[in-house]
Amino acid sequence: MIGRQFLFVALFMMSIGGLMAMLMRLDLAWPDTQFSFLSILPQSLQNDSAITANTYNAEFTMHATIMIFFVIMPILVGCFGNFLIPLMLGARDMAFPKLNMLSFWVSAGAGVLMMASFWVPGGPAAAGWTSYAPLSAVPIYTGVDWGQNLWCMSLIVLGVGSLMGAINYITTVINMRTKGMTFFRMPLVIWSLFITAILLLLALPVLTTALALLLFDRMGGTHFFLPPGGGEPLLWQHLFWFFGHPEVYIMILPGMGIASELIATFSRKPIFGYRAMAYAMASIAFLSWVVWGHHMFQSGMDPALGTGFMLTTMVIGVPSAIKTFNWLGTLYKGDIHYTAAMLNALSFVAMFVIGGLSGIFMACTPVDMYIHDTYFIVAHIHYVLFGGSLFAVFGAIAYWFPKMFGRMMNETLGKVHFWITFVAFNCTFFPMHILGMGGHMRRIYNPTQYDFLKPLEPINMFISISAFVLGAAQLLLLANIIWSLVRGEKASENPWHANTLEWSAPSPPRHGNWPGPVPVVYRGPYEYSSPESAEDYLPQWQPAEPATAAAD
Ligand SMILES: [Cu+2]
Repeated sequence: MIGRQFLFVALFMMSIGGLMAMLMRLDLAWPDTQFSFLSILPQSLQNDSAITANTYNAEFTMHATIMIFFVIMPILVGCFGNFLIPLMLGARDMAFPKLNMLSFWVSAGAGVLMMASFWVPGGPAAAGWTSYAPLSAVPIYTGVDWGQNLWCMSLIVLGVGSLMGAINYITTVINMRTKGMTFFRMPLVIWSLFITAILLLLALPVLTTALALLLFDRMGGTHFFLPPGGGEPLLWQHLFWFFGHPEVYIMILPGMGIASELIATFSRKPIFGYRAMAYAMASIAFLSWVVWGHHMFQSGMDPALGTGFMLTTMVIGVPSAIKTFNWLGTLYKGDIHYTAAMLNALSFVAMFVIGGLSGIFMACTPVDMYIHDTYFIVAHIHYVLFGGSLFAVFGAIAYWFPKMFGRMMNETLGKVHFWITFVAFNCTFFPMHILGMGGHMRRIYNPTQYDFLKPLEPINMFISISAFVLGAAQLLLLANIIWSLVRGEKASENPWHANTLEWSAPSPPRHGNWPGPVPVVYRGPYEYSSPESAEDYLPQWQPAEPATAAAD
């Protein structure tokens, strides 16, 4: 199963990306200390066992690149997209199974290229995950030569892999739905993956093109982004963020879909405002194309244009609020089951709200001028991508693990993992808002160089210790996955008493998904606590007749 392959590769990459984060926090809490154990790292990541400015630049660049492109996207889209789309739509496989396999191997190749950059002379890319030109375009500016080239090549290759995936998802959703599965009977997670695939299809080619131009500047002597040759550095920012903002929604929309499934199942209630939820995701996706300038308020743009971008950005708050209130409406008076999966889904909603609210601060041009390029931004992005996307991933793993591997995960260990992660996450990222308000720049390897930042050093130390706890807690997740794979209790077909089609297939599903004929769909996906059913759920594949006959 391609979904499982994506999951394991992404979990491996998560440990590498996490290691980068731990190294950064080590440096920020104790900037002047030398740690002899760092000598086990590749040469590119150490310099006489102390973290230097160059090494630090490489660390935050690779941390963000790996987490975004090789962890969150492969898990949410690669793993759960591949696993859930055919199962939840009643298809035996994706529309193009071979293209699907190719997409995985091409993406894995991109990962190999990215990892290889740790061992080339000059070390890996160090111009930030946004790789702003001209910093990224001229090797001597960062001291990185092949590292940055490989970074560009890897992401170009990954772009091709994702494109193949996106085409496959879109085609499967349009063409492969089983009898009775109309668009408005699709589970919301499928809606979210469908919309995400459309965003991927349209956004990634922009990045791929920009990367090719950057590579030409670096290796071919062109000057697309270089002012001395008549180039324009701002062109990079426009291209990058025209891709970059939809990219943010590529990483959060599937999380919203996952949260919707989990919250409905574990509240035993229909999703409040199902159609509004689907339309809200579509409008978030549409609006994501007209807000990219909010990353560039400081680039000297016309204030009128800035105000335009400020307004379009604020409008995104409307569909996001619709979704939030609908989740709350679903929970209201529900029979809530606090499973490990549900705890993670609830935390997704709460953390997404905090990240969303700090986003509104940044959307305001005057406020953004103050907090631009500070730790406030770092706090915001981690509330959205860790508090949002990753908690959704943890919830999704807990919820679909039984279907994927045929065994239940350990609930106690899952809850312990959740609570430690939840507390350590907030201790790590909430104080970053305070650092940012205090003027602490992001991407600085030794804050003690500035007198005005010295009083903030205790906060940095607190954050680092919390971050180590947060990192260590992820070992519990890994342990739970490995333990459950071997020793977990055997899962029945429908352990959560859920309504969607994947729960009518064997756990784990064999090739072709259903041993008999594909199920036919009779109703929407969220008919929990239905008066038509003696039990508190009414699966999509159950015909109405027998139940009503029994009631008569
Ligand atoms: Cu944005």
